[in-house]
Amino acid sequence: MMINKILECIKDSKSILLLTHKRPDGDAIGSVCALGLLLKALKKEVTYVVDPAVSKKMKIAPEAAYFVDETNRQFDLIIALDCADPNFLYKESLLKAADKIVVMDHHVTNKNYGTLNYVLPAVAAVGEVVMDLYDAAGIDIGYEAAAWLYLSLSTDTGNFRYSNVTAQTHIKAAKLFEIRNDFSEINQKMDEYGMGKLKYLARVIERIELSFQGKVALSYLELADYENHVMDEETDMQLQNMIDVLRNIEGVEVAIFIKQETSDTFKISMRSNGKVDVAKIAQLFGGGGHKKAAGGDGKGDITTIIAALNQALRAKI
Ligand SMILES: [Mn+2]
Repeated sequence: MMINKILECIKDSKSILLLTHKRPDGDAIGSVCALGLLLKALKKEVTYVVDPAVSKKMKIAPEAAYFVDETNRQFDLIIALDCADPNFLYKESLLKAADKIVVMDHHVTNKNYGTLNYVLPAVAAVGEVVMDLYDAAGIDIGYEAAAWLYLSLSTDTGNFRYSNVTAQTHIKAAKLFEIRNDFSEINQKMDEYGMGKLKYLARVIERIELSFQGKVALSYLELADYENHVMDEETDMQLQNMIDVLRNIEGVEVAIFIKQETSDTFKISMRSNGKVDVAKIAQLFGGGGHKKAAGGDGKGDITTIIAALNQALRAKI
């Protein structure tokens, strides 16, 4: 089985580098740290190279103190988690830092850029795969690892509400609850936001345009809307999940949120209730994703981009 091959690969290595995608989310950080703790239990030397853009509130436990943003050395093994495409990796260039690369992921679009690729699209979070690895290694999940794994599972499942949740997800979550039961504190921390985010939210709500008989909700933010008039990491962080307010409008089948990134480039995020395949629309804008969640890039100005989106939608709705 693949999981045993990965375990062998780990056992044959002494120094291991863990990588994940840029602007890491809870699944990325949670699965990286939980795996790091497993590797340390196996007496491995672990290095985490993680995007410093990781949100502060996601650093829920001590392991996050070991994150570095660069390394110059070679490793026996690299394990890349939750990252479908080497282009999305934080420090893609580090893939040269070892001959062996294990890719552990759950994105159907994974490019299989490892020497071993363990990609399970039916699994809700990479944390679930890490839990299987704990099992295979016969190592008990520790108190801290349980918190990281909960962060992973809860993030990618929208707190166990999305359609990717399976019985296995709940069984695994139950195992975590047997180790500790203070996860509501993690949830509360993750739900918090500052006033800056609320101001952006107010602007996004004010600009909602409903079209196609209320089936499409669209809103956007431009550089002039941002506090510093540039898209910086702080602003980008505050705009995460902004699209949810559009998606949840009654009757809406497709939600679109556009954010300006530079003077003539825009990021387009799309969500669908499943009737329209937004990955297909995203492909027209140089992007991709899943049927229900996808994204692409826009060039020019907001009016032109909205017109192009409307044209693409006309064929689908
Ligand atoms: Mn994930």
